Amino acid sequence: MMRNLPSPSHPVPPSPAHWLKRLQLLVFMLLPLMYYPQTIQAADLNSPVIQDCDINKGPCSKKVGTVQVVLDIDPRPVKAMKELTFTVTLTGAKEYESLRLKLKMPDMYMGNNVVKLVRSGGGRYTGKGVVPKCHSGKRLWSATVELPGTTPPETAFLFNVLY
Ligand SMILES: [Cu+2]
Repeated sequence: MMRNLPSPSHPVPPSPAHWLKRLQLLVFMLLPLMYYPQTIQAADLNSPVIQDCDINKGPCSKKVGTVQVVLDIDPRPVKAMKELTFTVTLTGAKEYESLRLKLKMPDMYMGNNVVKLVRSGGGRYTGKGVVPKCHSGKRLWSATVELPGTTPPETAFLFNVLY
């Protein structure tokens, strides 16, 4: 290191080896910072591709803050291109006139598929809708229930449909 000290009369530029060592040290220090967000991002990207709701086995349940949201789809097994009855039951929520349920694919725009769920008493909301057929053959869909005024203001159920 001493040989790289510049003298006032003849300033010696740092050697390439010196800068390489500096660079190596910098990369080594930044490595954990570079890998950490990528790990999180990868986890976020992977999570939506797995169903979290086996709708063919029975109703699915989610907690949104203090609100319990239960989704049921009839008839079973749940098939695309077939009229389905969607029932959402809320516990611990305020009364809504109606609710909006959006049918989406997690990684693909499949049009605007909104099912209007009308209040039928006892925290129950019901409506009819159709899951479109996906040309890619992918079967994973999400039913996102909008809950205005709650935090977060919606919750998504991920389930597989039959074609
Ligand atoms: Cu699709």
